[in-house]
Amino acid sequence: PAKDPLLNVCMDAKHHKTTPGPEGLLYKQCAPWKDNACCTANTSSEAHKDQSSLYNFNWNHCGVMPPKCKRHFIQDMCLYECSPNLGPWIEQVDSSWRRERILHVPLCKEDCEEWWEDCKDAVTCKDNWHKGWNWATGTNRCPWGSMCRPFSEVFPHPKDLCEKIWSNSFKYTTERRGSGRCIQMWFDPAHGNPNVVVAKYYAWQKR
Ligand code: FOL
Repeated sequence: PAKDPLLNVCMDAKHHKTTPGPEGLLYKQCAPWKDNACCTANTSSEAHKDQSSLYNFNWNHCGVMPPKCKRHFIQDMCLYECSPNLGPWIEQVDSSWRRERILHVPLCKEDCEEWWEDCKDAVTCKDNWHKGWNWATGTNRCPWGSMCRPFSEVFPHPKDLCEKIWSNSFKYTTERRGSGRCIQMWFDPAHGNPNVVVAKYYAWQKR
């Protein structure tokens, strides 16, 4: 049978490998993807750094981001860079830094709600972290006129956080972890990668 072009693929973006494969050693929070990944070991370790070379992106643009919040951003970065199961949501884009992006990935309710809960007291000045920063110093700083406010004001509901922060990379859903109907940022690799069956389900649905 022919290989399904929506399954087991890597997007054509800034740091992704051309095709997924085993990596052996992926760093800390990215380790769940080590058996089949779109990221290299170097990308996985950079994903954990405050001033990572991946995008020169600074989580601490409104003061230090609390560790309990930062771990969700690291996990999001691991999913984004490493997952070979996002094929059904890959779209072509006209962008300076990538040829493809993900759009409307159905994120499990718990992943979104725990992300929001752990970040509600963190502080930011923007709801869309992809665009509109001041990069004059080489890293992102708040643009003129955008004030630092708690996440709970910038993102009143979990849906606002998960959908807006990366320009609709994610879609908020009421689907639960383990349902086979939503993508998990967090999973225990001892039971395999739960996102494999989710990608199959949506790839099949799309035809
Ligand atoms: N996580 C998820 N889930 N989806 C993503 O798309 C994603 N993307 C990043 C990290 N995690 C993600 C990459 N983040 C810029 C800002 C953030 C960023 C990548 C690049 C940046 O250079 N922004 C410029 C505009 C660049 C352009 O669009 O030409 C800016 O105006 O701030």
